[in-house]
Amino acid sequence: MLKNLHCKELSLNIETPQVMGILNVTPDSFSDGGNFSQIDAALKQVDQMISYGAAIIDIGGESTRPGAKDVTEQDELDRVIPILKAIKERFNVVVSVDTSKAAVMSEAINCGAGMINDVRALQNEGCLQAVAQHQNVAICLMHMQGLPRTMQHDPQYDNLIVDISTFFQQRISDCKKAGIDASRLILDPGFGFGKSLEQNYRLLAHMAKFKSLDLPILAGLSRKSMIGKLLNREVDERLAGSLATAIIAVQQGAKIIRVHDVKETVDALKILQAIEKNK
Ligand code: 7PJ
Repeated sequence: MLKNLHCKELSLNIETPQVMGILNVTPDSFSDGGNFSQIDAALKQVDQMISYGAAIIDIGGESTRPGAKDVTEQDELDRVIPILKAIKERFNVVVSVDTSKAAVMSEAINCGAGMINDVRALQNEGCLQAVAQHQNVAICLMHMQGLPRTMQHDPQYDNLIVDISTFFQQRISDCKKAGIDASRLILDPGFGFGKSLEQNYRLLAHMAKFKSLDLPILAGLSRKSMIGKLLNREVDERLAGSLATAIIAVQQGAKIIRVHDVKETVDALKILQAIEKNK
């Protein structure tokens, strides 16, 4: 498998697992997301995440939590683009934009995004074409069953791992047909996206099976309800659970871990790496 991912002008070495830090750009009712205090707060958070060892910063302007409302294209652009530009002006870091809209993808790439992270795996209108035009931008294709509003209503699979693998193979093939080289792709099984509690843990236990697809795997488990439900913990009490899942995901072959708590995750992964080195 390839060891370097091209993310625009930057190259990401995924021989050792890398941490993607989640940047909160949650809008408040008094602003459009592009005002100074919000950008200033975001830049401070980015500065911290980089100093703790994040290799990628993931910005998302659409909430994909179960039951979340749709966001308009303009709202998403207004939330994401000013922050993206401000980060790229100041920091030498890969910025990933979490979006499913072709127009947001194009604008984000033009403004310096090195990665597009799409929970809908480029299935929306115009997305394949939008990213096909920029050969050196990485793309994360995530698996989701259903759509955010309803995806947690009794998800069903014939065979969880096989069904997700089949989805990945179809998307990889569609990307190739659209002129997107496989070397740009990252796969994410989509924890919490149309999976029951038991299915999420089965997925974590068997994630190593996706290694046969020969593409880097990204896992996003941080603070998710699969942790909260199992441990009976509110969202701000899920750090220990999140670290445990991050370690297991990397042991199962994940190369990028998407997290809120960068400092703690980097520490936990260093322990795992020391073990790997001394085996
Ligand atoms: C994921 C994501 C994930 C990728 C979200 C949350 C929900 N992108 N965006 N993988 N989750 N690639 O962070 O709880 O698991 S939003």
